[in-house]
Amino acid sequence: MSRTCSLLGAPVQTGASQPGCLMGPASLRTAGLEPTLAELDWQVTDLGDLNIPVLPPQDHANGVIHNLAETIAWIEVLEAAAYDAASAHDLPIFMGGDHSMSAGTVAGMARYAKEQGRPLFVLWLDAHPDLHSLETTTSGNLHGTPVNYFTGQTGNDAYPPLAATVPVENICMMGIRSVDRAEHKLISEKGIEVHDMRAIDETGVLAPLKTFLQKVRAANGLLHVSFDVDFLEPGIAPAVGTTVPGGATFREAHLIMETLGDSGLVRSLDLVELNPFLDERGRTAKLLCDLTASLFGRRVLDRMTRSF
Ligand code: HAR
Ligand code: MN
Ligand code: MN
Repeated sequence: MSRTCSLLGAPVQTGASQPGCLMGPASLRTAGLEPTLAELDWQVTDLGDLNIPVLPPQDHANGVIHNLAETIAWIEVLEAAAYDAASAHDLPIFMGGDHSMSAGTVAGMARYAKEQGRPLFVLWLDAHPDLHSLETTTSGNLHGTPVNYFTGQTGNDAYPPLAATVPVENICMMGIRSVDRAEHKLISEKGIEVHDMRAIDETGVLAPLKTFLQKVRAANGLLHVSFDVDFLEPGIAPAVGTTVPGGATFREAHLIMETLGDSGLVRSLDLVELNPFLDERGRTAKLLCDLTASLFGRRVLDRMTRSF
């Protein structure tokens, strides 16, 4: 019997400094995400796009914050939708939308995992750790805050209360190469597992990924993967507002997705920060579809053994 997948659009752009991410779900659909996964023998249901109402502004002591009311509304709607999608399908894909949406998707997945009596793990593929609280952000762009929020740190009182948090020990970050001072402090203090690009240059992507997957398996955990387009080298993925040079290569990214697919541990996926306004003839959207296909089982040749 084929496994089930759902596509849920989250046209969120209020967390980013530049507009355009609201077109992300449409671009992924245009690039053929649904037929690509159906071809791999997944039963795909497109749940359409979520939305939020027009809202009055909400003030915060940290005056630099942009779009707090909208971000709170997105977190609430996405938390519930992620929980429902996880209940209904084997592997929901949350199509963004900027990365502030993961404050909602991961919160919903954490509630789902808790109800299943299993721990949630998060693989964060990104140039940025997104570890600001509402108090420490200096840009006020709330796509820089989701990990701080869903790990239950202090300083996020204006965000909705969490039904379940993700322990920092359950997070693995890869691709990181732009870290602000407050984020650096938190990474050191909490001992968060961060494989920056220098570490990846030194070890490759496979060794740290296998170690993390073994940890997830040993704990009988559910794995959420959050894929930020800026994880990739900008030359192969131009459609993102926050490019940082020195990102993951085409093969590093595919090897991660293939290995994740082989593991069978992935329970949910975010595809975030795709800004189609900045794309070149759809190449970034197509690359994201192909990377997702690698996670969903597309292979050049079959392997007899699991790769970890
Ligand atoms: N750390 C910076 C800030 O808070 C940049 C955050 C950019 N975040 C994303 N998602 N693009 O990773 O403003
Ligand atoms: Mn991010
Ligand atoms: Mn990023």
